[in-house]
Amino acid sequence: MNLAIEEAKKGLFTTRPNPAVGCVIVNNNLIVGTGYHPQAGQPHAEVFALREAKDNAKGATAYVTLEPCSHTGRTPPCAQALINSGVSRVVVAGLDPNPKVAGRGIAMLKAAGIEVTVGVSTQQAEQLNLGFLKAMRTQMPYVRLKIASSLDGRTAMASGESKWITGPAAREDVQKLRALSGAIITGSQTIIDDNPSLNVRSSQLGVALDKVPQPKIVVLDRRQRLDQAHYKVFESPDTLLWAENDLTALLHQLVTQYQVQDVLVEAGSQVSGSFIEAGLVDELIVYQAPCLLGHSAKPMLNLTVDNLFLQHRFERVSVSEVGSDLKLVYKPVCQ
Ligand code: AOF
Ligand code: ZN
Repeated sequence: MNLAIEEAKKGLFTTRPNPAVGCVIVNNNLIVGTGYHPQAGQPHAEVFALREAKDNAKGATAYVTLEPCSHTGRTPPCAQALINSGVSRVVVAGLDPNPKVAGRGIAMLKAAGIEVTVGVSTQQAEQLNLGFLKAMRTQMPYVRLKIASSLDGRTAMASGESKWITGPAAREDVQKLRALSGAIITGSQTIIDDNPSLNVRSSQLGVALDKVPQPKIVVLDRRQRLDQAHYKVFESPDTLLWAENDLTALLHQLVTQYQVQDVLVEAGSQVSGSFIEAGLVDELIVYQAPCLLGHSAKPMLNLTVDNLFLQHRFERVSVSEVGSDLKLVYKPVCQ
């Protein structure tokens, strides 16, 4: 299953809105086929692994990081392909919450007399598809809030000037976060201050850039201040201007209307603070640069906390060194 998870990772930046899935087929302790899902519209992981295994699939065990599908979507059902191949056992990391599947893949395999084990390395496998799984289960996307900050918790000068607080390695890492995301949400102030392109342009993702779908850009512009002709984000016809207040409605609409499952918030202190205050952040990612910007600089978050009891608490997920910066990943603690 660990190998199947490694296979799945090869599709991480390219399968959206489909999940990244990997499959390994083992016969008599020999790996006879491996595969991963490369892109929506392309065959699923199981199909690639079965093609490689050929007749060696007979009597073999297939390890799959997600329940094999039971429906005909862009491609035919994998559960049926596994049945036809003659495998005798299927080991699955976790169920597919897609209502078109949701246990039916497992049921099909069992009905055909195949031995099925569910629940191997579930957490590690689910880690690959946090957005897909959350969106399928709740119709809300998985939201990552990314902040670049100084040691004293500042994110920009009072003038709005904010480029190059963190180093090149951190900016490269952000390219990966963007490549994982179906949408990037920002605010009009960030557009005015930085005129960012907010696109994926890294050559270091391990896959060809033209295979990576560009995230949809969403600009929160309640006061309708932006003259679109001036800014890079409007060069894409897909950029969405959101003039309403309700962030929950926006996130829900991104799932239902645009099949966005992972959202990256890359914005200034105002918008970032609003997402925290609304309790809409699943993951807080802080790139902390080794510098001090002083009290006249803008705080990393515009947040009002009236007393200690109302503080926002987080649980640390990971700490890593990214060039000269620290990458701190947190999850909110439900209170
Ligand atoms: C699998 N193996 O490798 C993947 C699965 O439109 P389709 O035919 O590509 O179906 C997409 C759905 O199939 C997707 O929403 C998810 O439920 C499942 N993904 N299933 O058996 C795979 N990627
Ligand atoms: Zn499938």
